Amino acid sequence: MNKTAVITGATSGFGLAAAKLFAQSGWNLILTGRRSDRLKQIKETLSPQTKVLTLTLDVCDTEQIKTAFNSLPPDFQSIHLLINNAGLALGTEPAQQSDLAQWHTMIDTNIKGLTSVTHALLPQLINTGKSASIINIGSIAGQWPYPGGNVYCGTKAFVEQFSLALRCDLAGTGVRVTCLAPGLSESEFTLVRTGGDTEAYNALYKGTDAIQPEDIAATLLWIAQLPAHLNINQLEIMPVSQSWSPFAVHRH
Ligand code: NDP
Ligand code: 8X3
Repeated sequence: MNKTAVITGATSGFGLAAAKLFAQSGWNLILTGRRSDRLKQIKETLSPQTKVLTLTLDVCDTEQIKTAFNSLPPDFQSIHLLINNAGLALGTEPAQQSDLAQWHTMIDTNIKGLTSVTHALLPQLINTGKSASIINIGSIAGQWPYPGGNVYCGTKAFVEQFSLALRCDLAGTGVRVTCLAPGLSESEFTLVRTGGDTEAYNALYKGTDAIQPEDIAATLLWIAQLPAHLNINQLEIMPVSQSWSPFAVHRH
């Protein structure tokens, strides 16, 4: 019998690439996102390959999440994998010039949304037990601060530590937990962050050979299909073109 994966944020970028690869690899899929037109199109494309359930969900809406995951159709109730991918960054300004509403949206999406979906699906994942997995999409921003990263960096640090602490609580259940932390990756992420600034998008990725969503999809599939006795705790992945800078030192 095919295993079922839940992928949040499957309408673009990593989530969409993962949906395509997992469908090819024989996984049934529960795909979520806010853009129902995209979900409809993705379901039409992938349904010939596998069973697909799409749920138009805003991860910030806790009640909507509880209702949707507590009333899954019988074919989709046995869940092997949750990929907590839905997330975003908004703004690149220093903290003192940032918009508080954007900060709250990042916290609501990347922290509250991720924890709400996890909480809703833990019973099904524990019921599956051995070989079930939760893969949380963190970021290098959770480990490495940078100017203008402020709340986005903070939300991804939460994802990393929450993932490790969740592993402690799930000890003995067989459910695995991974925090996958990508670096510079080409997706709609930068368009969302900059409010649709294509010049900023082109400038950021130009000449970088950035990570592609398909690279992350392949990594997710590898993690999910590892033998059931193995757990990848954290995995940081960067393009070869990306490395570290010296510390900034302000002189008066
Ligand atoms: P995209 O913008 O391409 O995809 C983001 C996905 O998240 C979309 O499917 C979007 O769907 C969904 N999403 C955003 N907000 C919500 C919400 N409130 N409710 C439901 N779904 C939501 O970006 P990426 O694929 O690059 O990003 C995926 C994850 O990877 C994010 O968590 C991001 O922080 C992380 N990441 C990205 C990196 C990068 O450089 N691109 C590097 C490291 C981590 P919809 O709009 O339809 O709701
Ligand atoms: C996205 C990577 O470095 O733009 O999480 O924050 S970065």
